[in-house]
Amino acid sequence: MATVNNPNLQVPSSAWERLEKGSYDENDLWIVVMGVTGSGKTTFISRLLGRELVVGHDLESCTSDVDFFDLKYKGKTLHLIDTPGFDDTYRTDIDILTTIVNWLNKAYKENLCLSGIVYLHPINYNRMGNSHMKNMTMFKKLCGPTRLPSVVFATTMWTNADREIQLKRHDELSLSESYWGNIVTKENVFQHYDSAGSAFKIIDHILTQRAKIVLEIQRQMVDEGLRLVQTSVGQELNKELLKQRDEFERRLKEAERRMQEEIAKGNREAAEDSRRVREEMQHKYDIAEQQRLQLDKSMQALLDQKNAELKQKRGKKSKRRKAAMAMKVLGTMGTVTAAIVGGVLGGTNG
Ligand SMILES: Nc1nc2c(ncn2[C@@H]2O[C@H](COP(=O)(O)OP(=O)(O)OP(=O)(O)O)[C@@H](O)[C@H]2O)c(=O)[nH]1
Ligand SMILES: [Mg+2]
Repeated sequence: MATVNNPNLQVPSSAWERLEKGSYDENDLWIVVMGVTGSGKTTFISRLLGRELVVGHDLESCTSDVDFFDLKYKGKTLHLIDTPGFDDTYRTDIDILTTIVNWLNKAYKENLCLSGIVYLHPINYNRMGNSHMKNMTMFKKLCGPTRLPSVVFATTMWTNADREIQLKRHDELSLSESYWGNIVTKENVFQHYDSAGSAFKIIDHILTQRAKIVLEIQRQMVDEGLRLVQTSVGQELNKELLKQRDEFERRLKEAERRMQEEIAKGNREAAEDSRRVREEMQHKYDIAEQQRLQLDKSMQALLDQKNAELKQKRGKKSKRRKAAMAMKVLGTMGTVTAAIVGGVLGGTNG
């Protein structure tokens, strides 16, 4: 979890705490920063805050949970939300997706709508490798097919040396339908130059939109009651995990075949190498399979919880209805009794 360097500054409270405590105002703005690991999400937030946050300087992922940072800007409170990217060093994709989705859904249930999303992409990557494609595809599935003006795509890590090549790449990424072209327009594509000015330009764009975003994942899970595995992003992750699993299985079988060959040839060392590869592939295969099971199970738990809440609500409603019915019956009985008594008394009197 990213923590603030300066001990005098307040360490951000966790995602859940913030919602549980209700420590926000309904006019506050919520802006999520997403992107692949190392794309500069935490650095982007630290430029806005004007103070240093702990960022990653090596190949390992740094931010591992959903973190919050508050900023007073133009008379409003902005909650900047830092998220972990997929393909994290320490956490599985299903863990990351569940963390992000749980928070988004909880916020939506509390009537908190996002004002904007900033998706960062490092321009110095010369090709869209697996990680980048996966992050982008998952993000698109999370948002849904509609173009949202307050969803910003910004490129980071610009260098003077390869500027021409980077400009070409930036255009290709933002125009091509296979990348960002089908979800952004020219107005919400930015080149971010790692400065406060450049970061605030993006925030200003989001503030001008005055948007309240409802993401596809929120609609599908909260409104329609779908399980994660049934949603667009869940299906995408499931597809990705199946692909991974099949690839590990293929490599596992290949290592097994090679091991048998080396044993037959009497090459003990080579056989041992293949055995190690086989074990590694078996381990990776198991992890992919576990994630698929988790995808189904963890979301089943969420659905069960939602159904239990609904049942409780219905239970309360039906209790109220029964009480109202009882009151009505009592009321009618009272009127009938009064009429009979009145009649009897009237008869006696007459
Ligand atoms: N040159 C350059 N370096 C940057 C920029 N943004 C971030 N960095 C550096 O890139 C590294 C990774 O930045 P982070 O902000 O930790 O990236 P992140 O997206 O938060 O990474 P995770 O938390 O691991 O997902 C750090 O060394 C930053 O100083 C940028 O725009 N330009
Ligand atoms: Mg980070």
